[in-house]
Amino acid sequence: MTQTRRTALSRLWVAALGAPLFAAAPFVSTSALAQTEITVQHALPLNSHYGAGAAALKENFERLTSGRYRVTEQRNDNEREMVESVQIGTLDCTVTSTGPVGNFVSEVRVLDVPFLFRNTAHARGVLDGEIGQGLLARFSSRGLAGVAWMENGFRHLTNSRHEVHVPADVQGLKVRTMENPVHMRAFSTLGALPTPMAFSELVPALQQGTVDGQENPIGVIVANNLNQVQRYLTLTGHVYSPAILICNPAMLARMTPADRAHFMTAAKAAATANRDRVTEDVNNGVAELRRRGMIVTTEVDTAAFQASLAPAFAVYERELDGALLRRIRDWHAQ
Ligand code: EAX
Repeated sequence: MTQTRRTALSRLWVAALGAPLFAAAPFVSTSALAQTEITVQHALPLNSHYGAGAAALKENFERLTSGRYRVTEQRNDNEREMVESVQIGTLDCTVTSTGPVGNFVSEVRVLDVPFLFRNTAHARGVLDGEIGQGLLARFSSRGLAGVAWMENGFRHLTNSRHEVHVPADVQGLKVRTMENPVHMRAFSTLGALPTPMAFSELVPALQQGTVDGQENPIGVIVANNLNQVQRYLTLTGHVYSPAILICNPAMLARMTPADRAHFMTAAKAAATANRDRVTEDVNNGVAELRRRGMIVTTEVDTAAFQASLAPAFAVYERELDGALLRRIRDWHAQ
């Protein structure tokens, strides 16, 4: 039982036993009687696509449990550390990109393969269907609960050096990547110098010139004002970046079946709010980044990038689940 609950119950006893003496005792609202706090951390500002998801989780879960639960949203820009904290139980939940997740649940790495998803509808359909739900089921044997797929979005390249139109323009660029071997292989195959680091280190590295560029969805670039440290944006859309709500299994097990069902309902609402915000950011973010002074390249030779990545694709087929990659590529809405 949390401290909050003990304190509330002791106050109630005092108020009940000594009512005449404590006539002015503050009324203990029923919602404080047995309120349990759940903390959700993510790497972006509250006003972001992850923040939209966390706010929806909070609003829905607190309403559905009539205040028996309180959800607290916090920012922590080291995604690998958040997943580790959820795994050891020092953090209840995180909303994270799949960037570091493949280091915990290796099957998830297939989702990080460049140019795997045709578009957002393809990605959302795969993740919400049998393939995505099957991947979520893999988390439990690693001491994690994969609760719901959310969305970071298609990733695009920014840099401080020059415009990028074709693969040759990427050669020699020091590009920050997530701590994700699939992404690192892609950028080294293109002739860039991939430099993996946590999101927390990104802006200082760009400011100090430790790296020339980075890649992230429009919503992340806008929410973190990366236009202040990056001049050029190229809409490469080189990889779709899923996000995911991961929770500590013991935290979920402590819930009653009814409250666990409420949590799943709230998680679905969170995914919808998160995806709606990604769609809004994609529609408005490029114009906003131009307004902030970024030079945006929209004409990208995607076929040339895909051809240049052929050696990496051959490795992915060999080292990852090639059959699953083909199932994902061949997936179409029924
Ligand atoms: O999840 O580390 C990254 O580039 C991620 O895209 C960012 O933290 C949002």
